[in-house]
Amino acid sequence: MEEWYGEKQTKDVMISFKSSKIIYSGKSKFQDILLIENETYGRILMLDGTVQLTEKDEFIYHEILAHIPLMSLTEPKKVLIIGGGDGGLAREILKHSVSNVDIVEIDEEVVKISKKFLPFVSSSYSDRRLRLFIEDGAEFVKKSKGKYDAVLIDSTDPVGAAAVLFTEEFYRNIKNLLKKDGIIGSQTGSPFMYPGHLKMAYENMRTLFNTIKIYTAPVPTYPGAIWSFTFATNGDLKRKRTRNFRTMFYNEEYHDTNINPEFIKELVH
Ligand code: AG3
Repeated sequence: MEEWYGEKQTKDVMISFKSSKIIYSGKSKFQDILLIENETYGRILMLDGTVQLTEKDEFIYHEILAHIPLMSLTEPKKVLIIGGGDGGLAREILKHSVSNVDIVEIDEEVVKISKKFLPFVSSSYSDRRLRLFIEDGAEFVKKSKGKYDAVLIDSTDPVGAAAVLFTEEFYRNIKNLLKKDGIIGSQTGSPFMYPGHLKMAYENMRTLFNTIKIYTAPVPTYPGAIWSFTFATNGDLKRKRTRNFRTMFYNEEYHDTNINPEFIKELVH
């Protein structure tokens, strides 16, 4: 029998993948976790029925979220990730000569399952510079005394539990953890399907930081295909360096050009 699994992106739009194998299916304290194998996209991780990553296209999302902020800093040393338990964002950050990457992931099951079944992202866990905290990110940033060059938010969509990760209060707590020219960056959803998510994040960050920029990148398996990332700082977001590592999506021209489509400009004007 053919088995199809997918994400209901809106009430009447769905993306589905035929599974050649169900690798894991279960329920953690926080969410449903499903891992399938698909011939076209490779391994696919879904949480509560939403696509988090696929083996084939995860590099696009992870590279933009990591390299736009880190290449905007001369010498980033300490980076905090909120969410990102699969390890993919950490993998990209560790390509820089950072001294410390802290991951704060609420759901230990996501980490365990990624370590076991998604080595292409979770290989980063074997790096000595990485520390993992199993904690609620919104609580962590209230009490942490760390000083970071960048704090990057690799969250699920802002519905339910993750909604706090798009609030002004959360961004304010992060601002307190940033060094003077430190950068905050977040995935801010599909500008096409869920423009409200991007608008909410942008407006809440804008009140706290002098410089704010939206980048977009195509992620074929995410709703609306175009995905947004918002970065803010009291320093600047100009590229300071040239890569000495390999990427498959990010490059210097992409960083420097930063063209936003007109409908996004209108959304956040
Ligand atoms: N973080 C989730 C991006 C949001 C996807 N949303 C959706 N499919 N509705 C990605 C986790 C990868 N580290």
